[in-house]
Amino acid sequence: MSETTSSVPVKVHAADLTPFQESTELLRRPAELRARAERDGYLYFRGLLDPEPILQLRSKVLDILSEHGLRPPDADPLDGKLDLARLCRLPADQMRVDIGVTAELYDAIQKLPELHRLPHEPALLDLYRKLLDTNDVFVHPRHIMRAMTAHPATGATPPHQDFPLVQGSSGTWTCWFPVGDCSLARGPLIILRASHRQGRLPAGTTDHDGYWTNWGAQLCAGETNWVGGDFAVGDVVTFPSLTVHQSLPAVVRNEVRISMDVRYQRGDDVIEARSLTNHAELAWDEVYQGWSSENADLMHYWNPDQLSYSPWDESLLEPGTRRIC
Ligand SMILES: O=C(O)CCC(=O)C(=O)O
Repeated sequence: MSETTSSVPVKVHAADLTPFQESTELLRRPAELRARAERDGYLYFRGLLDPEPILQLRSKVLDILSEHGLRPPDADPLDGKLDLARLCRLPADQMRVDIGVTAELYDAIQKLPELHRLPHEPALLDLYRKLLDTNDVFVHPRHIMRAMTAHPATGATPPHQDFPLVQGSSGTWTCWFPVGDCSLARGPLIILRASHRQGRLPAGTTDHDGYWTNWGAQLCAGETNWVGGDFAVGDVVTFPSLTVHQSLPAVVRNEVRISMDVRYQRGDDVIEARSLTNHAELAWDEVYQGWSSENADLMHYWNPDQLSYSPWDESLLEPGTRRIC
């Protein structure tokens, strides 16, 4: 008789990772690019993005942390050093645990026009035109910027699929990139290779090792094909919304890990209306306040009447039945 077991929390160590496979050369062969995406459930590109605008954004985010007294006074403008004692004194109930800083700080970060410009970089639009095989690529305006810290209320992002969180089309892709170099010791994103092929997994991560949510994907003990590596500024990893991913716990505790995750889909696919709202729950006019006319092209760039919608399903965020492995 074959033995079945329930899903188990699986802790991943940097040493267990298989390195990402580079896909840059496939940008010249889009059919092969799509075939690899279908096979692996992720694509990784070294040096896809120009470091310059990313580092400008990094320095703006670090300035905001400095203005809130969370960095040592002598910190270099681009290093991620934090005043850990000060940070850890921030009240837990003010923290955005998914982001790594307080809600007040996140509001200030979300108001940076540079954050809203990066997802429209020509190199990214070119990638998604090829990957989605269309000129009609829609960039969700709900960009997420993480400033992950060692505050005790926060933790590494648990293994999960984006679909229950983003909903809409399962053909929506997430693009994750660090805003500055991000070595494995700084807790970057890692990917469970080919996990998209299983479809939607029951939610419900057991609380362990600082994992802070119950909407994570239930994994079986044998599902260990994690891929990852050190990221340099400009590197990008992208994956569809059924691919399981998580962040590694950061070993370096006195630095902030700054990254963005942004979503792209075909303009004619369904979208869930929340994807058109701001991730800090600010009204768009609050986000745009004080922006110069140079950034007018980024404001309300989508036409909600030209999109097709699917409804939000709250039950997707509730723990599902125990997965039998
Ligand atoms: O950066 C992280 O820790 C989590 C990112 C993530 O879950 C995503 O990109 O969908």
